[in-house]
Amino acid sequence: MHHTLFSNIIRFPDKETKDDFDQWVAASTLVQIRCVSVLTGLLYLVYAYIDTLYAPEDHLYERVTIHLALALLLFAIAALTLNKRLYKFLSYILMIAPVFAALGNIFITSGMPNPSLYLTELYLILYWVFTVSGLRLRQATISAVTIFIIVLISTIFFLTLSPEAFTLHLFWMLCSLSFGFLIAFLLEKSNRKIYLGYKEMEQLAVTDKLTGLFNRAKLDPLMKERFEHYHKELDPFGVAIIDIDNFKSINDRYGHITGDAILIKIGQVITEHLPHNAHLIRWGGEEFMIIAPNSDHNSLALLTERLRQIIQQYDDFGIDTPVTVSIGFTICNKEDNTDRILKRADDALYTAKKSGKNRTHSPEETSAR
Ligand code: GH3
Ligand code: MG
Ligand code: MG
Repeated sequence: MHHTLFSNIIRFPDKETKDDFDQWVAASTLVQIRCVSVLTGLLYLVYAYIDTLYAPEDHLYERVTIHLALALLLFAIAALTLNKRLYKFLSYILMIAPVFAALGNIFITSGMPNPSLYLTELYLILYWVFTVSGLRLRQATISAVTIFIIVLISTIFFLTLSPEAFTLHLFWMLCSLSFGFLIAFLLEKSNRKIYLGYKEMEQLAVTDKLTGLFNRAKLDPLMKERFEHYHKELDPFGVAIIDIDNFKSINDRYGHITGDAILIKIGQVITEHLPHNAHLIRWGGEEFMIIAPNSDHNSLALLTERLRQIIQQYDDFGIDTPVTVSIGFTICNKEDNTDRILKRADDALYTAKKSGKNRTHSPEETSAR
């Protein structure tokens, strides 16, 4: 078994889900990055002030300059978070900024008689990258490992530490790196878990338990999308309501279980014969609704009539009488809203029922004649 820490992390089923997750994380981390950058910038201002109190005269200028520059860089990062579209660019700067901070630290530390005093900042930087910065696990790891290597090399070449101070320095670096990585890893994992759970709930909320089709809760978002598209592109859509004929007597005769099985089958049969861009909703008990984009009266009349015939001819419902449906359908117009178009489709269904069932009807059909 090849279970590394990385393969142990929750995987996404497809690229679309992963991209959606990335966006979801980006949206929630922008505010975090803004707060963290402002706070860190302010703390570097405090550091610059401490420099003015204690730095030796000949190092004062460089120390204050480095810390003020870092504060400015962090404030610039905070400003970048105000534009969502800069997120990618922002995350690269966020990876590089702590590398600069570490280099600045080494530069200052190398000139000081008591270097160990200043090394704490490096451990904080490593920990900051993983747990505070808002960087994703991969980016944080790249940034922190780069810092670790740079610091390791420059410690050997530029800092004069006693063997004990050097060993402890390495030890604290390793601690920050490993703790930091572990926390960032767990955070990424729990983010993925929360996201996938939230997606599942979102899916469940719009899914009908029996048939697996969309339920009524999906109507509003679908209608909104359709009407927006219609108003923008003048590309009309149609709505059809399908109601099983005499379903009550089917239930009475064959039982509820058989009735349920018929509902599931009809859902499958309609789905199979639906254009790829159309949506099917289980509208009520034995009623289904089709929302058909890019339709006119003729195309929807053809589709509904075809569905009606297919269902009538379908012989695998497990009962010895054919199951039939009545369908009311209509095409959207300029004065429409969701209520109006549904009312028209429902009235058309009522007319289809009244004129004998097992047929389709549309108000447009009547007025055209
Ligand atoms: P009509 O041709 O006028 O539509 O008659 P109908 O009997 O189909 O219409 P009615 O609205 O009177 O009855 C609908 C029936 O659908 C009533 C109910 O028992 C049944 N039904 C609703 N939901 C379910 C379900 O989830 N499973 C089963 N088995 N039956 C259901
Ligand atoms: Mg009904
Ligand atoms: Mg019915």
